[in-house]
Amino acid sequence: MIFDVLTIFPEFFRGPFEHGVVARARETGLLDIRIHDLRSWTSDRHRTVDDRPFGGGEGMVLKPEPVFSAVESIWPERAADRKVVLLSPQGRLFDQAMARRFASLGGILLLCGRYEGVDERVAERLADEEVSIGDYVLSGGELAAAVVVDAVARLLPGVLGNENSALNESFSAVDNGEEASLLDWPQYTRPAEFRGWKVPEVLVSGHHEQIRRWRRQAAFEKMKRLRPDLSRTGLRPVIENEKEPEPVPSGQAGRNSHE
Ligand code: 6GU
Repeated sequence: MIFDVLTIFPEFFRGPFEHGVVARARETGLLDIRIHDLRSWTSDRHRTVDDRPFGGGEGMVLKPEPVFSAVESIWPERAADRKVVLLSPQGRLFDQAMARRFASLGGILLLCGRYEGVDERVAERLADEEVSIGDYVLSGGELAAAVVVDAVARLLPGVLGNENSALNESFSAVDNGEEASLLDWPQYTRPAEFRGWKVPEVLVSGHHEQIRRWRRQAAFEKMKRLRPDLSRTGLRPVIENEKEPEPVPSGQAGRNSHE
């Protein structure tokens, strides 16, 4: 899959895409990330990308010309399996289902907006979708683009290793998908006692059926406490149902769909 990112801060992406899962996937050719500097598509001496808003008001607005020129030169044709995505706080909320949908595409072109705004003709006439990563305001779309790339990349076949891609498919099939990972149970590792705080007894007991029950219950309780919104959707924690991990703590507890 190809990720194109259009930004006025190309340097920003040196960090996020050069570490961990995304970096390895790039090295092995499972995905390609191309960072494009919006200023390359300006023609004036000052390489101007923004201007004052019509109607008055604070801040500056990204001009349409460089953005249209950039997209039309990066993608001279618009294939059906490619989407132009404008990142802005007004967009549709990014979630795991959207990440899965993007992961099924051949490519996405992420347009990083600035918080003051992007000329609305970009949203209306150029972007296929307008996406936000949450209900808060960032100073630009760059962090959001990095979030989207990471969330989508780890769903691509082979990126997390073969076993996970298969697991992801089967979860998708039962429509509890990756959302199940949001509802993971509380995890502990050694030491069994730290500063006087003990790991729940059942986890060190070796009773696999009791461990399963404890995990389901603990996942539910934590969801109700921290995510009452998810609780109301009927989303259910997925507790591993086949093979139990080695007696905890071994550092190798078998979780679903994790690196
Ligand atoms: Cl995509 N952009 C900005 N500027 N702020 C955001 C966002 C995006 N998503 C949440 N807040």
